[in-house]
Amino acid sequence: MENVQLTIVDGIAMLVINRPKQLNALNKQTLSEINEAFEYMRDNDAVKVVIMTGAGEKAFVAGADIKEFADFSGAEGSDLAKTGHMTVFNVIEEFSKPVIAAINGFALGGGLELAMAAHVRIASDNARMGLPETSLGVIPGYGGTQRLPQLIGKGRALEMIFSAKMIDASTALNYGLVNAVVPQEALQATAEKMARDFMKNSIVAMGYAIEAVNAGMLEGAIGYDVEVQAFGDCFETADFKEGTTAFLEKRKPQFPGA
Ligand code: DAK
Repeated sequence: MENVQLTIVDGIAMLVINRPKQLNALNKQTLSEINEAFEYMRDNDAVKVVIMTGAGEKAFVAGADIKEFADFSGAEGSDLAKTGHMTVFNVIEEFSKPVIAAINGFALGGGLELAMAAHVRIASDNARMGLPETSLGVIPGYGGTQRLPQLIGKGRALEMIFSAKMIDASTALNYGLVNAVVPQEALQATAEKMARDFMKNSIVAMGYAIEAVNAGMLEGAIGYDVEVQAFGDCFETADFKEGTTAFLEKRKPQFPGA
């Protein structure tokens, strides 16, 4: 695997998203490698707990790779969102062993959605989180419209989505988006300690707990379908074309509002 590193030591699998020059943005290949890593870990008894993090000190994941989806049609957008849900984000959420996201910097758009698919989140004090999709003329398409309100409540979630602004780590802690905030140099050790604490308990029971907690959120399933359709529809808008083009041309967007 090129864009993902996986090491397994003493029951802890460390999965590192490794495209630091692009701030670990999720392109198709990276998503496919994340899927491959989880498929491998599922059947590997040496893996008890998974920690996901980003390479470098700047970013966990700065979103989906904007260069890749800027030209998509509505149908391509919906298809890819659905594939992403099924092969990565739902796979992580439904993974039968605990998954901890160690958020070591920017977690934006698809990057925050990846962290939210994990079961638990810890952030470094320099981390910044947000769903900037509406600034690109699109909506969160990898589960963000469902998981963010589940974690922090509808009002705060919609404020984050409408404003497209980032929040800092202490606000994320206050909102309940992350379970703990630690200095960046302590992040890995804190995540590993949490993993070791989890490993003291029954992995099988944790698997059932994950299943039960997820079942309680099932009414969101209809919301996901709506999200997939609406996300695809965004790709047909002039605002989306302008939002992505402006980012690639490094200028402020002038949204036509259509
Ligand atoms: N995609 C592609 N490249 C990215 C990127 C991204 N999301 N984020 C950063 N980069 C690249 C930059 O273009 C830059 O590349 P070069 O110009 O050096 O070649 C490099 O990473 C370093 O970034 P900056 O120079 O911008 O670094 P700064 O410290 O100045 O700024 C930043 C850091 C995180 C504030 C900034 O990079 C930024 O605003 N990044 C974009 C954040 C963002 O809007 N992310 C996307 C959110 S929307 C889909 C499903 C879901 C989605 C999409 C499609 N399908 C099913 C099709 C989800 C969409 C999103 O995630």
